[in-house]
Amino acid sequence: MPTPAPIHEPHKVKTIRAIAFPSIDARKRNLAAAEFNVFNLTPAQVGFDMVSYGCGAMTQEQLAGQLIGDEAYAGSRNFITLNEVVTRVLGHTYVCPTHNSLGAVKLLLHAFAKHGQTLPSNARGRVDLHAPRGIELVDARDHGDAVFTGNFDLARLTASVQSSRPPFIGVQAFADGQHPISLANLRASRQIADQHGLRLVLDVSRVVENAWFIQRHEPGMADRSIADIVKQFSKTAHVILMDGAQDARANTGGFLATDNPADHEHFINDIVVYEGLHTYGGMAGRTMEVMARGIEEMCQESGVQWLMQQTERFTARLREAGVPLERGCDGAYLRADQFLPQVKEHPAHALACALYQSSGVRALVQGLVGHDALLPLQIPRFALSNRQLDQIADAVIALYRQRELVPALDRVHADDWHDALRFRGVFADLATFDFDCEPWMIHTLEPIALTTREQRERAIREAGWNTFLLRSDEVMIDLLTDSGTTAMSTTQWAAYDAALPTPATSDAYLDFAAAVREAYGYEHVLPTHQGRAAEQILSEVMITPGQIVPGNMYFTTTKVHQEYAGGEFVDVIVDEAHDPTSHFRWKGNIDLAKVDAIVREHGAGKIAYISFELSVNLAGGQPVSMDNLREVYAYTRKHGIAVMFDATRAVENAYMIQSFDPRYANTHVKDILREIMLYGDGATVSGKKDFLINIGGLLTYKDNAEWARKSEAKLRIYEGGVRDGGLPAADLAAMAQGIREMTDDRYIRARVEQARRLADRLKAVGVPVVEPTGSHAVFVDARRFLAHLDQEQFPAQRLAGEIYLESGVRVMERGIVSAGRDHDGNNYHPALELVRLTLSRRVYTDDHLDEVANGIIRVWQRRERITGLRFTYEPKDLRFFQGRFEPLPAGA
Ligand code: P61
Repeated sequence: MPTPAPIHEPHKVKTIRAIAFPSIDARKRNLAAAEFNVFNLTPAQVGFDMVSYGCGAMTQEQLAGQLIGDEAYAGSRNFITLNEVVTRVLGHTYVCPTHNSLGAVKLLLHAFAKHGQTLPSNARGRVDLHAPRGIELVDARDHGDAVFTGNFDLARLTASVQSSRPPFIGVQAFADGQHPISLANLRASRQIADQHGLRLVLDVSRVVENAWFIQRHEPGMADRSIADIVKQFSKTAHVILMDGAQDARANTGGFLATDNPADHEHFINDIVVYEGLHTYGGMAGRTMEVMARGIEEMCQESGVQWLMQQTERFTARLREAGVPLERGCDGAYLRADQFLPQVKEHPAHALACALYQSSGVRALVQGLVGHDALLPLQIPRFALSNRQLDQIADAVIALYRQRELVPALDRVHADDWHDALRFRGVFADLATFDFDCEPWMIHTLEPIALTTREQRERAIREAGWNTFLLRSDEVMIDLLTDSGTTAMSTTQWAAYDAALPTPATSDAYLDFAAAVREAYGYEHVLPTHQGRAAEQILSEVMITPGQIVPGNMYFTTTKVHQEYAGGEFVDVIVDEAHDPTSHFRWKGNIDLAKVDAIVREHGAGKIAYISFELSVNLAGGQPVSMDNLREVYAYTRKHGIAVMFDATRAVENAYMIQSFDPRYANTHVKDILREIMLYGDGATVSGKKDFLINIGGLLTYKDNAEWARKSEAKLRIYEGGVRDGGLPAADLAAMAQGIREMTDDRYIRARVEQARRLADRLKAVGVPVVEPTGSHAVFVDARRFLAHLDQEQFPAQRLAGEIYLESGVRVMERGIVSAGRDHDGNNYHPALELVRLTLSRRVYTDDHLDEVANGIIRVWQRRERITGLRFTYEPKDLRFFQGRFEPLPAGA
């Protein structure tokens, strides 16, 4: 049986690159400036760039390899690595590196071919390279096979070989990106080559996709691994060549390889003339390293299955809508002539322009003019989510439905090559397609663990049924927290790497301070290493022992610091927040009557400040309304009480206001955030959330220099310098950039709506979740999920463990264990007994979350058989972090 199609990516997102999404006006301007040839558009002018060559996402290991290039002129160790990997994965001993596949073709032809010869091949694309050299390609493909359309017609191949004595037989794996060849046919071709004393030269740039077709469709191959097929396949040839920018997902690079030392000698003698030296071949050391790592990884079964699932899904969606296309190994190749029958000249260019105009998607016409009926829409390997791909397909379908409006282009410059054509055009009145998906492409990815149930049983036992104590390599999908788990952008990384270090005032600090002032409108900016450090300082500066700190629901670290500073936390959140079934929209609101009761009883002077959390975490990520913010601020102004925000998820709160307060529907999140912050006097922020970074925090005051001065004094003692808070300049720089990215309307929408879709899937089958769905997480109500358990049996803690056991998904208890014990040693009994499925920013796709939902639904179906837990070890403070448990026996 072939491996079933995977449900989600076998990796998560490590770093992203932002997509620009130019407006329709900008797109028209860009097209005109590009003379209606989309080749002239830059990626920054494009929404989705549907080209696969050199545009795939690397793994974090490949990215790391970039810095392991030893960049030696001779004898580079990266070359030795490359040689070893090629031999191991592709089975050839002698490797001759080249700067890309053109370099390989150059050496090959120089070594073996002469002007005027003909060359039988199963590919046509290479005509573009051979024709200018006076070598004629003969198409020897068997046009009869429905699946293996890249197969040779063996009789024709034999005849061609006998009549024209070619220099070698050329084969491409997945010829022209469209035609796979079977292993049997490849072997038969090898026999023909051997019989005639010829070399079989195989281009393995797309070997993985071809191997998948063999695994799926060639008789007797279903049980063979991709790695096994790839090796067999490539060993069948005398000489292989590869372009590193295809399956190996490097941005360039290539090589020739063979088992024949004499051939190898030819190549390395020529290489010094054309490419470089035989141990670097015109590549940077880093390129060899990245390519080698890519070759090592490319046969990984789950990755290949994911890749091909995407291609099939994308193609099927277009096909179902009637869009004329041909199969591509890396996408769908649109039949531009049938798509736009009214356009007689250069239909692929007209289609590319119309697609860009209507949606910002770019598809590229390449090569020699003449074969331009096809417009390839290639999927950059691993760089897009299925959600994005579905919408890209929908953009094409939307265009197809208005295809008769698409005008022909008027060519003003003719040329042999597509990239040099220039046109004049008119803009048809095309309806535009708007994307509602992740506004980024995946830049690098991190493989995720695939575990068995037995492994998970051992892991959860060893972790004492505490998901905090699991190792991340035991976790498949990690929804423990959204804290510090963000995928940073390439722009953030660029700032990180460029930051100049210093223990004094860094440029990065100044940039960070400017970003904070711009985002919040607050004057005094104190970096801290994370949120709780800011909370400690704020609490010590603002609380006189004996004072009360009213707040909208406790947060663990916040409350601990208020208490350590001698304060008493009093919960003043609206009652609805404690009712997981209430659909009240603004469950983060403060109940002013509760505040007023405290003021009346104790006097305003007894209140240290109002601790006002935005998008209240433990209530379920519930927002505060703008009206409530205003009312609370007006009240506190009157009584001389300060308002201190926990602005950790303020941006998410701002998005909720945009979504649910009709007065703000057309206001940018950035502007809503500025208004929110007007209604307070200072804020602590755990930067590990909104700021899109992995570490960092902030203490900021609107205008009170005295608080700032006192806080700085503490910063020096607890954290680091006043301008770094213990953070390196690099982290400050990444944080500054993150602050600029966090208010992007598309980003924050994609983030928050992802939580809603997950909750909807669970709700659809009756799994009880906190209503309404919050901004950063979905909270499952363990009290109703495990209704047969007493709260003292820690239902949420048990449920968290069961979800891990079932699916390898890690979630967090937020209930009685987190609430801790009171002064008398009794457990607090919080109204909310929840597990939190927290969504990291820019890390998981909807497909990952579908698997999360599937796992929880499976637990739901067997919920009656689940027992509670008891402590085997209980620490005094914040016991949920280190506490250990064991399951109660059935019937307990
Ligand atoms: C979280 F189980 N949150 O949600 P720091 N304020 C708010 C937070 O959400 C927050 C902090 C302050 C975490 C991490 C975490 O008991 C726990 O940067 C609203 O983590 O110091 C952190 O910011 C503290 C999880 C923290 C916990 C404490 O997953």
